[in-house]
Amino acid sequence: MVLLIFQGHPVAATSPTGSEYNHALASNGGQATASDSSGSNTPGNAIDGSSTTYWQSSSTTGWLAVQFRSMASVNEIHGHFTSTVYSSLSLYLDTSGNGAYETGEKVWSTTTNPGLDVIVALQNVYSALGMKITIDAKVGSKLPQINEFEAYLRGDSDGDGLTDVQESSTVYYQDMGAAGMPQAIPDDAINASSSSVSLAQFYGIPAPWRTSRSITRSARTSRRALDIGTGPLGSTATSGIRGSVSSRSASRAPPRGPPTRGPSMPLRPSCTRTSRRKSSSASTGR
Ligand SMILES: [Ca+2]
Ligand SMILES: [Ca+2]
Ligand SMILES: [Ca+2]
Repeated sequence: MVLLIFQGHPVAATSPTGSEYNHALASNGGQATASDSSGSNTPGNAIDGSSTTYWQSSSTTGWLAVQFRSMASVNEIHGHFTSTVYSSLSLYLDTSGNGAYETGEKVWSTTTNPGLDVIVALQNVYSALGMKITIDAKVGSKLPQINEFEAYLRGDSDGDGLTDVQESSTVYYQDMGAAGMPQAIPDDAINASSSSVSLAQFYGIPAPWRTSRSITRSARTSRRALDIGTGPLGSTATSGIRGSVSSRSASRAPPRGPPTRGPSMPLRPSCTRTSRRKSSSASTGR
């Protein structure tokens, strides 16, 4: 009896501690390119976060690269191969940010890689715009396959370049002081130092008002009281003045008294008339 046991290899995407931010993920802005690809196994399959999809080269060697959304701080790179272990590998980081991987940007290389999950833990933190892995030696006629290619900064769960420990131990201060106070009020060069108020010119009482009013007995009484300087200056006296003006302005001439005058003409004080009467009576009595 022969018992065959098939053991699956760990192909699932992993992170250093399980919660780090993967700068290479397409959902985080990563863009993948490769030396070439086979059919539908395009470079994008290596950054979609799924272990069931993969990029496959169309030749026995090749390279796979991922450009990040922006310059990122990274110190750990993961390359997950599907079924064939490639011993000779190299890793580049685009530290210059020019989109190319120069010889001097090689940060890691090996000829003794033992497994499918290639975990490159760098000693230093690199600021890079992208990463590239090259399969430097073929394995028979196999075509390299990588299901996920990942970039992390260990301990940085939000991908801002600061580890969680650094963030929890860092205190930020915001200077809220307003400098340069007090500020001068802007001058518009227009000065307003005075103002004026005026009344409309008085041209007399309107004619319809004059013709529609007639003098009343009470008005006459009030008029007389005001003329001699003994009447009250209340509403009755005021109406008496108006009545008197109306009677003087009417077309019907009064039986006696001075000639008709306009409303703007001052009333002749009746005290003069009173004194005239007195002088007349005096002459009569004389
Ligand atoms: Ca995948
Ligand atoms: Ca570069
Ligand atoms: Ca962080």
